[in-house]
Amino acid sequence: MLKLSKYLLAATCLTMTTIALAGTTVMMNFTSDKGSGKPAGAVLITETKYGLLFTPNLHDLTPGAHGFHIHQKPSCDDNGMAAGGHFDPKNTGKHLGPYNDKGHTGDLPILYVNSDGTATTPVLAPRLHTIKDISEHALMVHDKGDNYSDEPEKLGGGAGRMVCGIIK
Ligand SMILES: [Cu+2]
Ligand SMILES: [Zn+2]
Repeated sequence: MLKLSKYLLAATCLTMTTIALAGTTVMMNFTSDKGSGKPAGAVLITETKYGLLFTPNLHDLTPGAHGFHIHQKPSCDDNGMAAGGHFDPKNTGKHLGPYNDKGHTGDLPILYVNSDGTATTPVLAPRLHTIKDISEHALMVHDKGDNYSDEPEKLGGGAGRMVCGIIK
């Protein structure tokens, strides 16, 4: 299934541009206290020359800005808490957002949700380049926004973990 979607993406790109962009689709679900909750759609991740591009196709979210991160562990259990902290292979211990090399590698740009609860606007993570670097981790959408800082609240103030998927 996963291999198939990767193949289809590559084939689609080939027919469109003759350049095969590596990509993967992450299936996203609402978090739950018992395994994963109801489906929320998917996020397509593609490798571009500008960095990794995250293209959401999500629904039923709350409108507005949401914290969007890669978390350490490939699990969404326990209301998303099983995913652990933000992906931080350089052990920086700092939440500084997507444009600062001194913080978590997994800090992505804010995800914007439309007034109808859908999210379709792509966001670019310029410090990330290959899907291999982020595979076997969790992709998380938080209840609240993200100010790309540990002040005044830790981890940008995103609070609860709303929607989650495993990057394969
Ligand atoms: Cu997060
Ligand atoms: Zn962070």
